[in-house]
Amino acid sequence: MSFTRRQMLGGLAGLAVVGLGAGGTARYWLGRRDDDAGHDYELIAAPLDVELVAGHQTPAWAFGGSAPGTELRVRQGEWLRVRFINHLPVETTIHWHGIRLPLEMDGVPYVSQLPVKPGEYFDYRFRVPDAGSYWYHPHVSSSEELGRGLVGPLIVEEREPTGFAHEVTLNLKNWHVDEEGAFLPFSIPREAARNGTLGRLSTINGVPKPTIDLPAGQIVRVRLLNVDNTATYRLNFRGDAQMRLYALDGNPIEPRPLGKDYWMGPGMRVCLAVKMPAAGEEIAVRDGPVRLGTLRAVATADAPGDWPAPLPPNPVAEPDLANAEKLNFNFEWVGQVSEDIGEKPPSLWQINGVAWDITDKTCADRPIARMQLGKSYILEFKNMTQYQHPIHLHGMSFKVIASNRRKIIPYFTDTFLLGKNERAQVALVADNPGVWMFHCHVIDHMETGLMAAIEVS
Ligand SMILES: [Cu+2]
Repeated sequence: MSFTRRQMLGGLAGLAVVGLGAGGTARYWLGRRDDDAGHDYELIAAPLDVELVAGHQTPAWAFGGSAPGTELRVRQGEWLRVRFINHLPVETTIHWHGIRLPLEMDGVPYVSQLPVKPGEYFDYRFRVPDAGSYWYHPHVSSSEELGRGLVGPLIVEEREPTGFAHEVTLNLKNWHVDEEGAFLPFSIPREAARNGTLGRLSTINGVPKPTIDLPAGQIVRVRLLNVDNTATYRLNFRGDAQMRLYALDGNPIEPRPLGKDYWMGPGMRVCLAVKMPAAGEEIAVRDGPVRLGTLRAVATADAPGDWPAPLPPNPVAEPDLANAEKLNFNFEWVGQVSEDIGEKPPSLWQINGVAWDITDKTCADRPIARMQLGKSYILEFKNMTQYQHPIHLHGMSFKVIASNRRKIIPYFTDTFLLGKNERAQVALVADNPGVWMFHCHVIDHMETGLMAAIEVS
C-alpha cells in the first residue's frame, strides 16, 4: 500500500487567515476560487486544560481549542479542506464519521494513511456528497484520544435552505474523570468484556447539565450527536414541547414523533425539530431518567414558524434487493479477560470467528469479506452476545431493512445499534472502492477485537 506523504510543518507562514472565534485555534481561510467552491480550515489538535469539575482542571486534548472540538461546517456537494496540524504529544489521524469519501481521506492508520506524528500536518480534502450531522475523531489509540476530548461535529448543510430558521448542535459525552477532574482509565478489561468502560461525568458540549437558551415559540433544528466512547443514551425529553424526528445519523426520514426513549449508541446522531414552549418554560434533555441538560425558552420578537418540509434525500444508491448477494456477519463474545494485559489489549470479541488485533498493522491485509464494485449486498448481522453493539461501516452508507426484534421503517445510516441477540439485515451498493473498516463503535469493544475490514474492488 502506498500513502500520501505526511508533511513536516514549516510552510504555513504567509497564508491569509481570518480568525474564527475568540482565542480559537481553528481558522477559516477565505479567497478561494469559485470553480472549486469549498470550505477551508486549519485545525490544530493540542493539549488543553478544561474545567469540567468546578475548581479543577482536566488535562484534555482538543481540536481547535475546545473539547468537543470546533464545529466544522460545509455545504453539500462542495469541498471540505482541512489542514490538520498535530500539536499533541502522540501520533493521530482524523476519521470523518459517516462521510462517503475516498479511502485516502478516511483517517485509518496503515490502511488509508500513515499516522500524523507530533509536529506534522496532513491535508484532508474531499467533496462531501451528503447533507446531515456527522462528526470527526482520531482512529489511533481511540480509547484515550477520544476519551480525552478529540471529538467534534461536522455539519453538512443542505444545498438549498431547509426552512429551519434556528438550529443548535448538542454533543453528548461522558468524561472518564473523578471528583477532582483527574482522568480515570478509559478502558478496563472487565468492563470492555461487558458494556464497555463508561465515563462518569455526563456533559453536553463539554458542560455538565448546561442550560441552553432557545427562542420561545420557534421551531429549532436540534442536532444531537453521541460522541461518547461507550454510552448508549436512552434519549427522551420532559416538558411542554412538540417535536419531530427529521433525520437519523445524517440521513433524512419522513418526519415522525420521537417515540419513547430513542436508543442512541456511540457514533449515532439524530436531527429533531423542536417547537420551543412559551418564554420561561424549560425542556429537560434526558438519558432515561437522568437529566443531561435543559433547553430554556427565551422571549423573541420573531413570528412563530411552521414545521419545515421533510429534508431532501441524500444521493445514496438504492440497493437491488432482488439480485443482492447475502453475506453473514456473526458478532461473538470471546471473553478471555486477563487483568495482566501488558502491552497488548485482551482479545474479547470477534466477527465470524476472527478478532481484530489493534496492535497488528497488517490486519487490513486480511479482509473479512470482499465485495465487487457496483454490486448490491445484503448483510445479515447476528449478535450472539448479551451486549448491544453500534455497528459502523466506513466509506459507504447502508439501508437498514429488517430485524427480528423490532419493526423497521427502512432508512439509510452509517451506524446501526444491534441489540442483544438481535438479527438484522442491512443492504448496500458496494460503490466505493477501498478497504473499509467495519466495527463496533463502543471504543473498547473495537480495541479488543470487534473490528474487521471489508474490501470493495
Ligand atoms: Cu460493541
